[in-house]
Amino acid sequence: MENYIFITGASSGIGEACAKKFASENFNLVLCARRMQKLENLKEEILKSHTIKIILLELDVREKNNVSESINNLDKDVKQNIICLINNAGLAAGKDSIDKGHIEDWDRMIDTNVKGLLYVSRAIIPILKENCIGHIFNISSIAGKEVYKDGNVYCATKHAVDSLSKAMRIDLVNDNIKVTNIAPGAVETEFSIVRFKGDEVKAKSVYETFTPLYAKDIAETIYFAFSSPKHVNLNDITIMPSSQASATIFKNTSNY
Ligand code: NDP
Ligand code: 8X3
Repeated sequence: MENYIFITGASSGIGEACAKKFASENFNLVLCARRMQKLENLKEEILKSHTIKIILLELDVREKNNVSESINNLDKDVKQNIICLINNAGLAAGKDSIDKGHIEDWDRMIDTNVKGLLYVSRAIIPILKENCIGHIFNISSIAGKEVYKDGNVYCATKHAVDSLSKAMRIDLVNDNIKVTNIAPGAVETEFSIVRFKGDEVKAKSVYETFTPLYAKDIAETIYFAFSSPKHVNLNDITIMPSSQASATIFKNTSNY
């Protein structure tokens, strides 16, 4: 198979799990992130058991010129075979009330989760249109459906992703391009380590009182939606751990 799946934030968590899942289904991959060593290790691991092509892009999705140049500079053979974009790169930085929030955290979240997703989409969508086929997955969050205490700006960025998924679906309905919004609850990845700025004890405590989702659960869900028949699109998937009822309500506890 010559088809390529383009995944942002593939160096960890959900993006990495998607890379492994699509590799196991024999798709070629374009994997992007800032940490190249992690991408190199992932590539080496995947190629031990799958005969596919993997292209690595060192990409900070916030750098708009670099995003468009790196994507435009991909080989023609690659570009004309990209059929799926997984807009996954993203993060939460800090968890503070709005009056005590750090403006640099806000900039980082807005620049990555919203503007970065837009820069990548702006460069990839014309390629999908040219290829007359495509499926875009935007990784939003339960934080894009609800707002919780001290989640303010992160929740706002994920609400923006939710809106952009709806907007893309309208704009691309005539182009044979499906758009699926993915809204997970708590998934144990590097997410909380990043949110709490390297405090691994605090990050681990987030998942101590319940069984969270794992990145593989999200990858399996994305692949399920991707493999729907041509006439079917899963517009919006909210996926939660069985023991999580809302952004803040968990089995046997009311908060985290
Ligand atoms: P991880 O921290 O494990 O992975 C985040 C990925 O995003 C990494 O590969 C990181 O790569 C990449 N990334 C972050 N900033 C940038 C940037 N500026 N440019 C390029 N890549 C970047 O977390 P998850 O796998 O959990 O997160 C993936 C997505 O899922 C995020 O959008 C997150 O908001 C969302 N999500 C997560 C949930 C959870 O509970 N874990 C729940 C709901 C949604 P690198 O640092 O190498 O650049
Ligand atoms: C990550 C899940 O609930 O921490 O998007 O916002 S949550």
